[in-house]
Amino acid sequence: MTTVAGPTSPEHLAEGLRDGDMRSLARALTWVERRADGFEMLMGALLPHAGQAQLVGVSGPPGAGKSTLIGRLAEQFGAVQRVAVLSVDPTSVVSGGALLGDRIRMTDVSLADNVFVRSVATRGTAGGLSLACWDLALVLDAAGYDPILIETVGAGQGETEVRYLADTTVQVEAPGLGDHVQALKAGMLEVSDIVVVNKADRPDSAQTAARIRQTLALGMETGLAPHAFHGQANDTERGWVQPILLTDALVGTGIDELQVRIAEHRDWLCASGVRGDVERRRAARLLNLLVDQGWQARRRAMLEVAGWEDAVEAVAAREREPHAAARRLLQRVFGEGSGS
Ligand SMILES: Nc1nc2c(ncn2[C@@H]2O[C@H](COP(=O)(O)OP(=O)(O)O)[C@@H](O)[C@H]2O)c(=O)[nH]1
Ligand SMILES: [Mg+2]
Repeated sequence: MTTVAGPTSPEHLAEGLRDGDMRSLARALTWVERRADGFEMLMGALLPHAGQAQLVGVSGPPGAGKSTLIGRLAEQFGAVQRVAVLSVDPTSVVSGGALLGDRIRMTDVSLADNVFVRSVATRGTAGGLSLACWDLALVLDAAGYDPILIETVGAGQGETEVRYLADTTVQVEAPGLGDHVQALKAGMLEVSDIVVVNKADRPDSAQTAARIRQTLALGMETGLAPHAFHGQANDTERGWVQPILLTDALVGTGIDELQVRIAEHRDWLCASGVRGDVERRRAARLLNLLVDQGWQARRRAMLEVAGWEDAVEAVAAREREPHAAARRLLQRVFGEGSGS
């Protein structure tokens, strides 16, 4: 564990954060991201102030225009409220995509005050989404940022993970990437609350949107109900019809509507009662991730004590049958009668 220097108490910091003090915010974010000593106390002090923000996950293949789109959205939201952006995009440097901060034209001073951008290190990831992301989102939430836009990349686990963290998920596709096929396969579209076909300036964008619409409609017909992510009943039955929007993030076309839909989704979550499901799902996921982390560490230590090295040697030398060897290890860890 590392420590964060200085005498500031968690309560003190929480107060500064609530007052909009940027130094307190920076400090709290660093403290939490590093999991430095006392960070749990800080999180505890922030907890009563969190829970207001709408967490919006923005996913999609590299190059679809997520960062550009989020820049636009942040400008738009930032004109009237404080908005934060968490960028979990390790490829933005590699792919030549501009860093998110550069996308937001912070020329307007009041806008710069209202928009907070932070990238999240992807090391120490659980399921592709940095665990720190969950904690940082809570800090920003407690600091009064709303919405919090979270950019994740690729069709990997990070995208699946952000769906547990977010209240609202936006899947961004673009014509000509070919990647939407992957997204369809992975079921990404089906579990998104809002689908965006960006690069509407491209001639084939309407076709891409039509294909997506078709696929989602087909899923409905065949009973592979889209959008069964939030709970028992699927969201369509509960009144959320997944919009498919066309945007041009370069010039800003369609951003108004996207903003409206994001707000509508929040209203729907509250009115339909689905919000409670989202909270429980999020809590269960986070607890699972955290318990798993501790579990993995202990598991290793317990297996060492139970004779892991010997077992590996014996199995490698074909002196011991592997299934029996595994069962013996489990019996030593958990006691006789287990490990069947
Ligand atoms: N033609 C066009 N290009 C776009 C649009 N939105 C973004 N781009 C470009 O697409 C590239 C990738 O954008 P970026 O936002 O970095 O994508 P990300 O990888 O999904 O975050 C950049 O060169 C952008 O300028 C759009 O609506 N139309
Ligand atoms: Mg990006």
